[in-house]
Amino acid sequence: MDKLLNLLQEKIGIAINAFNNRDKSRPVRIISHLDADGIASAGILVKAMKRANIRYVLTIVPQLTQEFLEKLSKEDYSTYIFSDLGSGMLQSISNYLSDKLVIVLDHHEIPIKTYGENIFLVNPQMFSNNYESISGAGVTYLFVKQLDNRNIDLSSLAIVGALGDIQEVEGELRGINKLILEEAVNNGYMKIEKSLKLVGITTKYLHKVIEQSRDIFIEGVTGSESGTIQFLQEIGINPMGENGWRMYHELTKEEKDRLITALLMHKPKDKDYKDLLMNRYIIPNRPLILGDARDLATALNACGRLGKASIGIAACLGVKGIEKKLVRVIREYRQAIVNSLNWVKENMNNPSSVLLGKGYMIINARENILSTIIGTITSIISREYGYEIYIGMARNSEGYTKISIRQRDKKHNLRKLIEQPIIELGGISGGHASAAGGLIKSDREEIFIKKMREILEKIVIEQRMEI
Ligand SMILES: [Mn+2]
Repeated sequence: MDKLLNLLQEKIGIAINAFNNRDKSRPVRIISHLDADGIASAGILVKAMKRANIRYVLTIVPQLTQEFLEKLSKEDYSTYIFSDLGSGMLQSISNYLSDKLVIVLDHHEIPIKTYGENIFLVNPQMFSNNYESISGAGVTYLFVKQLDNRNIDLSSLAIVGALGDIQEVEGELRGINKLILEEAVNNGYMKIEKSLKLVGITTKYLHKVIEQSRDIFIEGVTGSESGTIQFLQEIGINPMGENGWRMYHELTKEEKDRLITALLMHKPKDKDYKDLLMNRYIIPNRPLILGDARDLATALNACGRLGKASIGIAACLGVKGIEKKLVRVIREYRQAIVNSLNWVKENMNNPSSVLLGKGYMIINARENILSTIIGTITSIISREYGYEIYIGMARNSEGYTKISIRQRDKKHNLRKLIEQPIIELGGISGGHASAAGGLIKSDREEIFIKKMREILEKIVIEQRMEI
């Protein structure tokens, strides 16, 4: 048995005891995070509440703020569940929701040790700082399973959350994630398939993927369309189907196996078998996009960031006919990313939007980039240009500016770097050493940039002195 799992189950037992003794005259108030893990967590809770005939009211938020907690405190509910968030705001939750029953199902860092006795925290960080062992959806799943063993069918959503939070290590899930995966597989709620890990495998025709792949090299095949078609035919795979060119996912299991074997025979010596294959986590009896846990995680993320979390929740529950809407959201999300990147490029010579300093870039997008995707944009930009530190800023509709910070190399502790200036401006900050962020009032953008520049300029000088 897993020790961390035992410790979590103990905490869950106490939380469930309190939950079962709650004021049942009012609905349960659920608040979850807007990323894939948060939406998967919400999906798990929604399904479990429906199953238990418990009324609930759900809100998905980008982060917890003082204002939002104050609003919650004025609502007429008595039981609150926070999933995939809450640990960072325990102090404020203690202050605002002191007369409520509060359950926090989370895996983020816990900055304080003492908090209100009305708060039941379930978080692996109470016992271990191993990030890859379990996701927010995983913690939420353990909770609902202990509430009612029929909820074991929600194990697949715990895996969706883990994939959304990129918890695979060298292509495998570990720790409690692995135990949940085994539980899902053993009970028929998930299947693991080996899949080719080639660029474009889910979006391009099979023969094009093989022809253009840089991970394999086959004489006469790589770079040649006719050579690739011949190669596929020789191993007994028709690249054409009834509806035209086929995609990898349209192959039968036998065809996939044959293709993988043939490609592995031709793999370059410096490539590992792991470089060519990855695990696909399949949720059986679902249409394609809802049935591949990795794709579903990507789709949930897009839903959350575009303010369409309800489509994501429906997708988690496998609601019939939701695929089309989901595909549309993914397309819209991709377009938003492209438009945002273009905006940054177009404003490279406009210092009031893109400030280029010595070794750093500050993107002040204001309303031109969604605050929910500025983190993703800053990450992409940080891989494209040669600067050391990147800061992205974008406004939300409530008068706040979301700040994201990224770096080229793992040189600095970014969370510590932005903590001080953000707190000085009355904002909130979080994240970790390699990627961090925060939230400030939009009217403080200019002061923040000034403070940040002072800090960044100093870092550059210090580095020069090191040399
Ligand atoms: Mn999470």
